[in-house]
Amino acid sequence: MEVPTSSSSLASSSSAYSGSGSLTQGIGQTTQSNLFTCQGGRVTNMGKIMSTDNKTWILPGENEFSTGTRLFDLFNECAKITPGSLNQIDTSKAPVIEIDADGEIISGFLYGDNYFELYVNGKLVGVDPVPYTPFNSSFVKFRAKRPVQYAIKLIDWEENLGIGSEVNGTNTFYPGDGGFSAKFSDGTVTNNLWKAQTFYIAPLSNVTCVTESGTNRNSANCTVPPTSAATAYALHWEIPSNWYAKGFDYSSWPAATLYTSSQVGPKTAYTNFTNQFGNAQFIWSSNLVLDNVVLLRFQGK
Ligand SMILES: [Ca+2]
Ligand SMILES: [Ca+2]
Ligand SMILES: [Ca+2]
Repeated sequence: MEVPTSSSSLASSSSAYSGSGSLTQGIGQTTQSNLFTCQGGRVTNMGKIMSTDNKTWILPGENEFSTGTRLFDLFNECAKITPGSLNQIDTSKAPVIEIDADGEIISGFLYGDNYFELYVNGKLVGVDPVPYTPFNSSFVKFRAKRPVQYAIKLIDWEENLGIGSEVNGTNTFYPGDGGFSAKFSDGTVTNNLWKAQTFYIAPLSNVTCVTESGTNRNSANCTVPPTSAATAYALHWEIPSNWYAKGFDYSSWPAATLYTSSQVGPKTAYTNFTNQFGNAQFIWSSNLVLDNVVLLRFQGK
């Protein structure tokens, strides 16, 4: 096994890499400033970057935030909705989002670090109303036929576009982490029966630390952080256009990895509603820190 180094050049890093991902180096170009603004929240930008195989990648990831319906707030400081418990919020005001006219009404609680999009039976139900920070949570009601085909896009947003990092205290290149939990009234909870695949891994000091086995994209050996933005690398994979379709075959994807509450560190937006999230577990792909765009699939009962 190759030992990652912190001083690799693009040439050495690129030539030694033989995996299926596309390799990028350094910071991307900002294409949209202030996608979302909220007092106390991090700057939320989008951008793009070109990989060595001449493909263009959206940063931090393709998303429907600008066009998708924003989900009903359970807790959202930006909207000044900060209940201490479920008793302080009228969930009957949440709209029923129609997916299947002949379906039944299903409700759910969702918390993601930092951003998620919920698809059900091949259709977008809605998007997380706060893409980056502060941390928020959502309540959803939709009408859909069972068994529900869940498809959820997760993005661990980033301040330094293209290198999977953000300002944290005196560290301007802190690699932020993710985490997601949800519970639905059809009995579905997030757990390791879900599938989770990563499509963007960063920051990497040397991309050859990422190994692949089947569909598994494993970055467990990537323990050496880059020492500068210019020597920070990333790997990207194209998201299948039909990844959220009812018939999309995700059976070969890796199982979701479980994380403890202390690993994820959920904020008040979650901890005020621990009863509602119940036995739902925190899940992500195999690397909570370096995997920044993760797709989940699951079939309910
Ligand atoms: Ca959010
Ligand atoms: Ca991250
Ligand atoms: Ca994060």
